[in-house]
Amino acid sequence: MYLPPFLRSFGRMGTRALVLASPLLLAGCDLNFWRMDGHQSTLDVAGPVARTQRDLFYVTCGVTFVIFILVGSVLAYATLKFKARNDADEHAEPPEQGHGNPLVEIGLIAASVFALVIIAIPTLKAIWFTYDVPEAQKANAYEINATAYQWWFKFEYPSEPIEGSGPLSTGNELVIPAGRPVHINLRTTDVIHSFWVPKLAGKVDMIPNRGNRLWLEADQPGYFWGQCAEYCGDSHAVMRFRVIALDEKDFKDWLTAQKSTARVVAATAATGQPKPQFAALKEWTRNAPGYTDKYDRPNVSPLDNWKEQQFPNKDEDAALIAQGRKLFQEKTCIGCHTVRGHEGVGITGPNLTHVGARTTIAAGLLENNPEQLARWLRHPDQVKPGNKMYNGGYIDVKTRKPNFTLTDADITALVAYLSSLK
Ligand code: HEC
Ligand SMILES: [Cu+2]
Repeated sequence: MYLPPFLRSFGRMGTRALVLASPLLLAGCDLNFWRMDGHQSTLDVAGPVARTQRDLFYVTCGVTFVIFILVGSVLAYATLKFKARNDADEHAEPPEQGHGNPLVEIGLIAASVFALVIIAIPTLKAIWFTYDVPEAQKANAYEINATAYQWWFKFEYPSEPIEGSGPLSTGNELVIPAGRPVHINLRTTDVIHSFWVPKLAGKVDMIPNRGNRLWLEADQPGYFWGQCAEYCGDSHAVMRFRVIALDEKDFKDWLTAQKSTARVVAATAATGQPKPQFAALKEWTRNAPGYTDKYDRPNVSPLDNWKEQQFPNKDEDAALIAQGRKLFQEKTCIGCHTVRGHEGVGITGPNLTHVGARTTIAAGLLENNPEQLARWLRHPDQVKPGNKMYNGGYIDVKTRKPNFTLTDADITALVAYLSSLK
């Protein structure tokens, strides 16, 4: 079939564009792609800081889109109008060269300045707004200290001091009051990390010896995904956390529960035998399923799932739990983890006083259930390469020899103990 040459070249371009765009088209079959409301979407915002940042993004997109259309149209026009149409055109001398058109040049400079001003005004306003809690709301702001460790986060509540052990402290799940500005002091104990909860606020780095901060607010109670956004070593990609926003009453209740010392399960008719569900421990391989990005329960919102997690488990085995508590001491877990009210006093690992009430373990990576807890205790090195519980805890870093070993029965008891710490 005869096609004029320009149509043919357009056709080639069209095909190429189609090939390049096919992953996008395929993704289009997945509705989630177009909704753009994934767990870490910066477009599906849930608070004023993230909303300001998203709106600014749209302004920039709008301005650049207009520029794209204008420049693209002029380029297309020039290409089509002045292209060589025959042999004679092809070998013709170039037309007489000019030295620019002052009117066009001044016009272009003026247009660029205008475009920059359109972007600059909302940018300055947004920087001003996101820099710190607005003056009028300062008195109402809630204060949190967030400290990054390779590869997990510690969260402290300075307004909730606990006698003899400093401020209330938790790991990897930050619980905040909804509808109230939260002011977060960002610190790190080792390298540079970055604190990012995409639906609530843009990222801010946590830098050694530098007091950075950030504020955010959740419009409504909710469950939000966060992660470290600055490369920080082996397990950076799996250094995650969660933010749980609660209404005022729930938040107060949570604080009260957290401030209490670790739970003790009273001895009842206990068997001391491993429960069937963890009698035989599964061998996990690296990247086997169980990561929290796949665990969403159908018909249960992540927030309701979190609330359910606050309740003690059914049919707990007091004898097994007591055995786990003893092992927690014997296997030196106490040296790195605090379990307030029990034996644990260490501070190099996350506070485990109420670890059973979290929905995730290993810094937001694994679902917190007996199966995944057992997986973590058995193979922390496989779940999070390089992590400091394995290197220095399970094995001696210099000799690479194990410091202790955990049998299946040990793990079963430890899991029962940790799960009871609501
Ligand atoms: C050398 C210090 C050290 C020792 C010993 C140690 N841990 Fe840990 N533990 C850590 C660190 C550090 C993390 C955080 C790892 C990460 O997510 O990168 C951690 C994480 C955990 C978590 C997940 C907590 C959360 O909220 O993500 C549990 C549960 C846990 N340890 C239990 C134990 C048990 C049980 C023992 C004893 C068998 C033990 N740990 C021994 C340092 C230690
Ligand atoms: Cu990090």
